[in-house]
Amino acid sequence: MTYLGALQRSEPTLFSDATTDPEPAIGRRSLRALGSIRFFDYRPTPADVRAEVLEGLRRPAKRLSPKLFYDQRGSQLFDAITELPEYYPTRTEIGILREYGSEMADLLGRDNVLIELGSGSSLKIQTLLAALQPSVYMPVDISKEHLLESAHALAERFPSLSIRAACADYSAPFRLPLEPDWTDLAAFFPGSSIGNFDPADARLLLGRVADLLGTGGRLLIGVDLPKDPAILDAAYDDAQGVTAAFNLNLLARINRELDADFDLAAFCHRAFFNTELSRVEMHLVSLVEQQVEVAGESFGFRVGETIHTENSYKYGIDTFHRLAGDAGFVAEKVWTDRQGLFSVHCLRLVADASAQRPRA
Ligand code: AVI
Repeated sequence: MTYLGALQRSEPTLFSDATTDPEPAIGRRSLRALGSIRFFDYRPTPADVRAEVLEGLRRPAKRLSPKLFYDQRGSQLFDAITELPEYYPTRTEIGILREYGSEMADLLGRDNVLIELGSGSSLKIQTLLAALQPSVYMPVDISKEHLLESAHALAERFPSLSIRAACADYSAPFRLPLEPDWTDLAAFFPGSSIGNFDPADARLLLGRVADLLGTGGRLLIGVDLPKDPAILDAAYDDAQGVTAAFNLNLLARINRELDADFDLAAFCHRAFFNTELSRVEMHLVSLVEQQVEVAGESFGFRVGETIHTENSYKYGIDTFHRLAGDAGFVAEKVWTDRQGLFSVHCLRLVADASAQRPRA
């Protein structure tokens, strides 16, 4: 099936290779009691992790994909990052959602199927649920445990909410458990996660979201703005070392899942704002000359050599509108905080621009 085909919501076979567990146990409780959660596991597979890691480490400039951060521990560390005094994006975005939530709901529409990409702990959507009142809420996340825990917590807080949770990797072509007669879809993509994609990949992802929504569909998306580099450097290299632990956890995950022998004490975290490319870069720096075994392959590191683990692009409003425009979206409204740290955009997909959209 092509990815376009996979995204079409009229295909009843959509569910065929998803695992729907009617009673996944979380702790001692069962989801069935809540009656409003269905879970679909599209299994972002470990085989992909192995191939991706080896491919990234074989490169002359070593790199690892930021999506590898989000195992269970990494997801917990990311949640801790969002509460750090230096990490302004989460609280700033929530402030914007609180202040303008009803305006956003007026534009996005109520009583629709609301898909959240990268839902994580589903914290932000809680700010909007009362205003949006979706008929179905569909969180999509790569971390199964995190997704289940969050869906459960949300169902307890909003017992009448119908939840369809999908464990999937939205950074690649993905499928969702949509019913053929669901025509009124909206998407929510908060947290400036779009910034973790290089611009070309960001265009592709927005194109996939556009295919999913169809003409007239709306996307509410959070985008971090360029700002004083000192604020950015601190946000990605906090005093308590939580971001460093988050970055290094990637090596712990590879040790565990790919039978590797990274010595975490032989690497350190580095983050800085690259002004020219308008992005924060995160790296793991080798402190010594060393050889590391990963899945039976040996990789050499020089002193100071880095593994590039993440980019976090910061887009000015016009630059982002041009990027979204390439995927067929037009800007309906943008909200920012008073300090101009962060933006939330409501975008609408205009007449089918799929023919012009970039394809992978
Ligand atoms: C998930 N993403 C938007 C975060 C960011 O700000 O780019 C990930 C992160 N990396 C370090 N701190 C937070």
